[in-house]
Amino acid sequence: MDLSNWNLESELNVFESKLAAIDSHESWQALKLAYLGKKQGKITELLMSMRDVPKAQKPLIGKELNRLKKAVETQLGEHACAQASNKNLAPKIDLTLPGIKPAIGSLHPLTITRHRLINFFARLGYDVGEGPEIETAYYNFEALNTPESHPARDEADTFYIDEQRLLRTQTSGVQIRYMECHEPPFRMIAPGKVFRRDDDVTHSPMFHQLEGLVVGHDITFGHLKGTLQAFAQHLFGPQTKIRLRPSFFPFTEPSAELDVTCPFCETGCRVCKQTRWIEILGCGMVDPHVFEGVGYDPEKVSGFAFGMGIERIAMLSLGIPDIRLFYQNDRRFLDQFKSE
Ligand code: 2U9
Repeated sequence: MDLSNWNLESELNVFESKLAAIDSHESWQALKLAYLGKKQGKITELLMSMRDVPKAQKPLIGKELNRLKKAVETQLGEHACAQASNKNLAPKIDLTLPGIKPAIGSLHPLTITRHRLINFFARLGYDVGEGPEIETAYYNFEALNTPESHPARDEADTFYIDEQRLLRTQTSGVQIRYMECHEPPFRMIAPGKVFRRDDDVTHSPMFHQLEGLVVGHDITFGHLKGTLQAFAQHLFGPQTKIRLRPSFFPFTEPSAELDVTCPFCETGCRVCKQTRWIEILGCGMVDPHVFEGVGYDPEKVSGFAFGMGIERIAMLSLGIPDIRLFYQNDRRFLDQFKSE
């Protein structure tokens, strides 16, 4: 090729008009090959022709050729980018589609149940007490009229840390501490974790309890019964009836267990074992020995107490069949209690 009359501008014009005519990826590739192809590309051909250019003109023409090469490369690249953004990217963004919702958690069914229980008692004027999960034998047993010989203190039932310290088996130590620094009359509840050496479909080595204590100058069993009647109807509906069966606990005398009419059936079912009644908690009048231990005069004050497992209440009120479901953190289980 003769470069003596060669002109950069006209060469570039030819290239640009060819580039403007491109209508497919194939024609873009063909143009790229025609200009930048290593063997028969136009620019390679022009560079080869440099051999015949007189020495004096070589620097100028060499410079022009390099400018041409750069311009062709840049324009081919820009054209490819513009095509890519028109063809591939633009259709991928559909502004009319709804956004992607992030996964949002929800309250655990035990938390929902604990809140329901606390709200009920708070509305009746109960204070909420808390205390340590690692307890002394004194606060967990002795102060609750449970002597060393009592089977509840057995190592088979209790997680002992050493002779004097243990994981609390009931929240009752909270009430003892509360009485040590409060004067009657008062009403209070103690919700919290407790630990027992137990593990099956309805028992877990760690579970949650809510205990209540009301102390005043003329508190009777009638107050206890009325409170529990209102509580049962709040939990299971206004048609719910209650029944108190005599029982025994070292810290209450008399003691009773509270049954409610089965919330699941009219004639007997698997949950109530065909009896129509379901046990939900234990209760009683506080034993005078417990009052003496905290310095109250049992001739002057009386009180009632009750205790329930929060898991049991949650299983009955939400229809949950296995206690272990509470601790597995399975989203398929937890998502069923979303309140949207
Ligand atoms: C003080 C005095 C008395 C708390 C009580 C019960 C009866 C009871 C069980 C229910 C199911 C424990 O979780 S459970 O296994 N509790 O039956 N609890 S009276 O009585 C007290 C507590 C503190 C100072």
